[in-house]
Order: sequence, then C-alpha cells, then structure tokens
Amino acid sequence: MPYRLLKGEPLELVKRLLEGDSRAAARLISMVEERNPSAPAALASIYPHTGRAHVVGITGPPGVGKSTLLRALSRTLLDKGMKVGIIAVDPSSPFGGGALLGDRIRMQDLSTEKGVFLRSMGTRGTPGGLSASTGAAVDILDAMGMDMVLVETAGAGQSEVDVAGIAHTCVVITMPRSGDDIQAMKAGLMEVGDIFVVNKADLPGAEEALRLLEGALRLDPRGRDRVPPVIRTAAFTGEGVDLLREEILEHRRYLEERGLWEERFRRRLLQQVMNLVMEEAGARLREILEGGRRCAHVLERLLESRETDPYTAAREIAADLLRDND
Ligand SMILES: Nc1nc2c(ncn2[C@@H]2O[C@H](COP(=O)(O)OP(=O)(O)OP(=O)(O)O)[C@@H](O)[C@H]2O)c(=O)[nH]1
Ligand SMILES: [Mg+2]
Repeated sequence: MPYRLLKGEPLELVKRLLEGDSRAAARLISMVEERNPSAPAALASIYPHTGRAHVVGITGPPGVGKSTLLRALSRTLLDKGMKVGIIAVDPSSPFGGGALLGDRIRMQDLSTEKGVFLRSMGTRGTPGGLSASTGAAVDILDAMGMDMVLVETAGAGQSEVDVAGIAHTCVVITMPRSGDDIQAMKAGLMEVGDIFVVNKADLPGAEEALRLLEGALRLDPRGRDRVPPVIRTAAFTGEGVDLLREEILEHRRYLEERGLWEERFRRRLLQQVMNLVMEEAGARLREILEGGRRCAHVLERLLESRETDPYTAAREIAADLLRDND
C-alpha cells in the first residue's frame, strides 16, 4: 500500500513546507531523525515535489575550511536572489540536531537571514556514511523550494564519497601545505570531484597545492569529457568565492546540456532506495537475530566440537536468511 494517506499534523506540516515554511522543514527533518512513524508518509507525499534543487556536495579533509567557504558561498548565492539550504553532516556524531556545535555557531548569523536554511545531522545507522536521513533532508529542502542544497560532509569514513551519490555537483576542497593530503586523497575522492578548490589561498603554498592537484587530475586515467576546474579561494577574504559560485552554476548548465542532470537525479534516487532498503532490512534482521534461535543452533558446533567457527557459521546463517532472494 502506498504511503499516501496523510492526515493531521504531518499533512499540515507538508502543506506548510510546500509553501516554503522553514519551521515546517525543521520539524519534518526532526521527525525523520527521531524515526517518527508519520515520517515515511510525509516524505512519500513530498516526493512528487522533488528534483528541482541543484544539490551540491561539499567535501574534503577535516579542517580545510569547508564550513567557512560554504558560508561565504551561501552569501553570494543569496545576493543573486537564490534560496539556499545547507545540510552539515557530522560522521562522528550518532546524533542529529545538535551535531557540529562549532559549525552551528559559525553559521548562526547566516541561518537568521531570509532565504537560507541550515541544519546539522548525524549519520546514525550508517557509521561514517550518509544515511537515508540525509537523503530525506535533501528531499525536504528541495520540496521546500530551495534553489540549491549544499551538503557538507567532513572527510572521514565513507560519507565523503557517498555524497557524490546524492549530489548533482561534487566540490572537493583542500588547502595549501596539504600536499600529503592530496597524495593520500582517496582515489574515490579524486574521481567524484566535479570542481576542486584550494582554500586558504592566503596561506603560503597555495600555488604549489594548485599545481599538485592539476597534475593529479591530468594523470587521472579515466577518460573524462570534462576536466574539472581547480579554483583557489580564501574563505576569509572572499577571494575566489564568486568564481566558485559561477563554476557550480556552470556545472549545472553542463549537466543539463548533456542530459546528465536527469541521470544524476536517477543516481540519487537509486542510492536513496538502496539506503532505505538497507535500513529497513537491517532493522528487520536485527529483530530476527536478536530472537537468538537463528544463531543458537550453531553454538554447540562452535563450543563443544569446534567443528565450525564464527566466520563460517555467520556466512552460513546469512546465506540461509537470504537464500530465497537472489
Ligand atoms: N587562513 C585561512 N583560514 C581559514 C580559511 N577558511 C577557513 N579557515 C579556518 O580554518 C579552520 C577550519 O575551518 P572550517 O570551516 O571549520 O573547516 P571545515 O573543513 O568545515 O572543518 P570540519 O568540518 O571540521 O572538517 C577555522 O579555524 C577557519 O577559521 C581561509 O580562507 N584562510
Ligand atoms: Mg565543517
């Protein structure tokens, strides 16, 4: 049965959301994070209103200035009359809402301005990766009428590469004197970047970092039909921020002209469905396994006869559970 029949408070929230009400957006995101039983129905009913916002992933190693740059970028987008949603994902926090206190304080002045919505989220359920909740929050801000949704993920765990799965445009940020970072930057990150940024260009070594990055991108063996631009910025002084904005908007035009815009939206949907299936199946599996019976029968073979080992037993139990579903 589809999740369409929405009544009462959730229905009211969705109505207000579609009118652009940011308090309704905040409440709906909280409902998603709290796993409120009404959340799936509310999300289902906003789905037809999604697919319009330009979703931009902002990623890179910790401390390179992603949040500061994001703030500067948001200002220039606001100046152009665009509405901007920001989701800051903190992979280290299992909690939502209160995550990233530092970021919240740094961005506080922004969030009071009209036309911008900021939210920090944890990654509960998917350690280090992006959860279905992040995708849901993107949908909520998209349906709310944001022209651009910026998703910041700190460079730890899987989230930095995952963000490419939900974004149309992925901006990878680094900084001078992080030559080691560039070399160690996961191949995945080099691959997912549509735009590369050397931030903190006010510090010595910016040119060298720029050259290193450009060199690394040239060596990239994949046949790209578009070489990603490398931009230098200083979030502090505003240097390069307008250029970054223009490159992001240019990337949207590039995607649209080539029919890739739709393709990236499809990729986001696929990832979202996969994340939801994993969450749903994970919860169900936990229920089944916590009953204990599925695992109890191997205990004797594990303990007494040592005829099997936990690794083999786990593989057998998993295969047994999934057998009918290949
Ligand atoms: N010199 C200089 N410092 C900067 C610049 N941009 C940011 N910073 C400083 O770099 C530090 C980290 O900035 P953040 O914006 O928190 O970096 P981040 O990448 O969001 O950090 P995480 O979210 O913790 O990964 C802060 O102390 C900023 O003030 C810049 O352009 N120049
Ligand atoms: Mg940050």
